[in-house]
Amino acid sequence: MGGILKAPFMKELIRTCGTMFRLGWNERNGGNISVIVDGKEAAKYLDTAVSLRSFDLDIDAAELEHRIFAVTRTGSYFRNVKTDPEYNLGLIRIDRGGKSASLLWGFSGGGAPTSELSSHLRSHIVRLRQDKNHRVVTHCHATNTLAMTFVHRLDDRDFTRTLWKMMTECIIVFPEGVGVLPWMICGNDEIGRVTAEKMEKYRVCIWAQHGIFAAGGSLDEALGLIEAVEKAAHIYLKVMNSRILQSITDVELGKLAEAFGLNYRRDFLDL
Ligand code: 2HA
Ligand code: ZN
Repeated sequence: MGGILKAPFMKELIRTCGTMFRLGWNERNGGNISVIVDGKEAAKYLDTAVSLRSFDLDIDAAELEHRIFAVTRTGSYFRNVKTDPEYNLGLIRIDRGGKSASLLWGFSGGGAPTSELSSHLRSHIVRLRQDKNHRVVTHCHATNTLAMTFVHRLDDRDFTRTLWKMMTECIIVFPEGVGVLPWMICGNDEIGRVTAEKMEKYRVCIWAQHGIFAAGGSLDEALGLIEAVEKAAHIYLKVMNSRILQSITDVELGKLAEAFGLNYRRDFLDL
């Protein structure tokens, strides 16, 4: 065993936290990440039979029993993950039929997993049902996406159409569209429940005046989704008060989707 910080999955998580901080998406203690870690891979770096302590879960996570997650700590600053990963990150395993999580490593000095753990675990459950390669849920406060929720109708179809029309790549990156939720209190199971409902259909769920939840098979994929949404939102904010001379039409988006063989939300276009 060679120390968990030598594990490629930990190095990638630490690097990603730094990237997200530098992009301005994770100010202060904003945002959180959870990554499903392969049990055999984790066992190469630490004794996974040893539980340091455990946390009760406020949801039924039976479908995730025995799964190991690398997660950010509640209150942790993404900016500080690299300098003190053992304080800011933890490795947990879902135990007791999904009623609790055992801490295998991290959260030094007595911390707990992210305040959005319910939203993460519920989202993992529904995404794994949709996609056996699903691994990552990440939440951040991407600036332009958040700003767009002040000035755009909060409707999945409307919001998706606008994003798709801002940049050619968007329909290719998220052909299923994005889900949008109205402003809600965060950090509880209610927001976890409605986020997971959106995650049945989408890999991106936008929380109005708060941020984004994104899921993927890897950190790169989840981050790439946020990058594309955030870029499109940025363009929208730049052009929304200008006299638009041309943009991508619904028919053109339909042709693009056919050209790339996309399984996309046809009902989101007026064809
Ligand atoms: O503190 O971003 O949603 C982490 C958050 C809560
Ligand atoms: Zn947040």
